[in-house]
Amino acid sequence: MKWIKREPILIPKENDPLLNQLADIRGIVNMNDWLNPSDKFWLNPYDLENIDIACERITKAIHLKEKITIMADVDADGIFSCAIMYNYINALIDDDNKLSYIHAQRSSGHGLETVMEDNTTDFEADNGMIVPIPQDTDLLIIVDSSSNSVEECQEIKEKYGLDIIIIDHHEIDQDNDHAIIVNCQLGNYQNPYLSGSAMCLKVCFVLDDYLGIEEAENYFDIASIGIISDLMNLDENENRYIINKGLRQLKNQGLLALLTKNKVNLYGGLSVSDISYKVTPVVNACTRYDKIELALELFTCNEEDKLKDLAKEMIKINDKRKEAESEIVEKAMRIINNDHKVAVLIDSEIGSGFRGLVATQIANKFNKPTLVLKYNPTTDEYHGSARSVKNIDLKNLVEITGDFMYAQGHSKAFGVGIKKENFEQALETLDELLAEENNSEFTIYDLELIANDIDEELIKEAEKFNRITGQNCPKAMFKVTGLIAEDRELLGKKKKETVKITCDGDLYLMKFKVNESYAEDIDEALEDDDNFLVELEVVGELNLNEWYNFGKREVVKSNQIFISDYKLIN
Ligand SMILES: [Mn+2]
Repeated sequence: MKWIKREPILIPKENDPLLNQLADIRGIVNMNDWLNPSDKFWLNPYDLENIDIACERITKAIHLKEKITIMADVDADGIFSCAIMYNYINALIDDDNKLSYIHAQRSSGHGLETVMEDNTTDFEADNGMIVPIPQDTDLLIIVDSSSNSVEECQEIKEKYGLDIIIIDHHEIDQDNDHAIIVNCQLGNYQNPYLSGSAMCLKVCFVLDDYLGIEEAENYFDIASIGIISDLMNLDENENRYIINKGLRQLKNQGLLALLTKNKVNLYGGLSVSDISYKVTPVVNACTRYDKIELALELFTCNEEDKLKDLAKEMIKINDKRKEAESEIVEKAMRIINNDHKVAVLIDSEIGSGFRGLVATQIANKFNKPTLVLKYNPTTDEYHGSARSVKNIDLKNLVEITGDFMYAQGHSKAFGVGIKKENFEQALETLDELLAEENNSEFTIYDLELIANDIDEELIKEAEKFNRITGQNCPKAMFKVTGLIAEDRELLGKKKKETVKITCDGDLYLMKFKVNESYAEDIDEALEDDDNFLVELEVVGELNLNEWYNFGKREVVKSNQIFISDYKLIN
């Protein structure tokens, strides 16, 4: 693996504190603003087109006691968006019959079309999977989807005689005259990277003005976990402001129940990683199993006992998801076609909610781009998920072949469809295209450190920087030299999937989710009597491991590096 030093925006001064050096390298003008963004980054919600018209309509509905229905989208951000609007309005009305939310399930797809009666299959109807629009709805608020569902809006508006408001953040390709659309892609709003949930927060702030109350403040937490779950840009100041505020003031009882049940330490302050490891996957697991109603209930319910049960059930579903995923991957490794530069798995039994997950795992195992497809004998077509590795823009290459019917999504994670008769040709073209790609593996680091300089204080500085990192704003990475290895061991109860290398000065190198043979050469070097010292260099992320030892009644801390790669120096 190639180690590449990040091209610094400004050359850092060697003796500056770590955070100042990182600021120079990343081009962060004011590190304090970056770490603790203030409300100066909160953009005026009235700059969002139509937000006043939408809020006027919602206010009218509340005052006239009209029936309001909120439609959730079938992913995490869609659930959070729905929870914000539902909880906000629910606190204002006393008649339970005047407010409800509806949803489809992930296997039915996204958008308004999924809840329309004609599109509901017998299976969905029989199992109560789709909650359709109540007949007496006066106002339908659709969140996190449907900006482009023009015909469906028209049809529903006419059929039910209702008004439609869409609060969304997806790109718009056509005018929709049948709904009031509040979308950060419209007009001149300066932050096009808001999530659906953050759009709902914006709407609540304007509603506060119309209603003369101050309740929107309470929904920063749910807005921020939507930004994180939907992988919106975290280098956007307004997003950082919402996340910082949201993660510091947890209000939603369902979120608290889920974090507690999932053993997240709430006292140290939450980071983006806490959400993306402990909340997002649990919510996504529910949607993958077509159990979106559990997540919707968790985030809109206030009964403590019920919340505990819901959180428990959701975590169980996520455990089931993990198990199913590793079973599918295990089976996949046996039947996969590995003859090409793209690994191909055709397995029609893998559900649509799993193909992307499985493709990611296979891609990582083989370290090559991967397609996981389902065969449809009626149309003689393959459809499924594509995942890339390294720096390969697989979507672009797939489009260049001209053989695929579509490639939709991100450059390294997207959906594809192709006629069976074109598939072999497409694989051969991809072989040629990938042969030209410079696809060597690499890892990027920001700064070089010497092992002796790493102490608790320095790690805490790095952790401050890492608290709000993710999309477009990676964690601080370091090349560390002068490490002296003392021991190598395998951790993990059943599967020995974690390698821990103890170094001189109580520094621990950790590598997760690898097989038992990872870094075996370090073991050999340690056992070789001719070696006086086993010296290492690594690239990785600094981590302070803190836990409470109940037996000894004390907090135990250890200095760790989560390594992406290592080199033995002889
Ligand atoms: Mn979204």
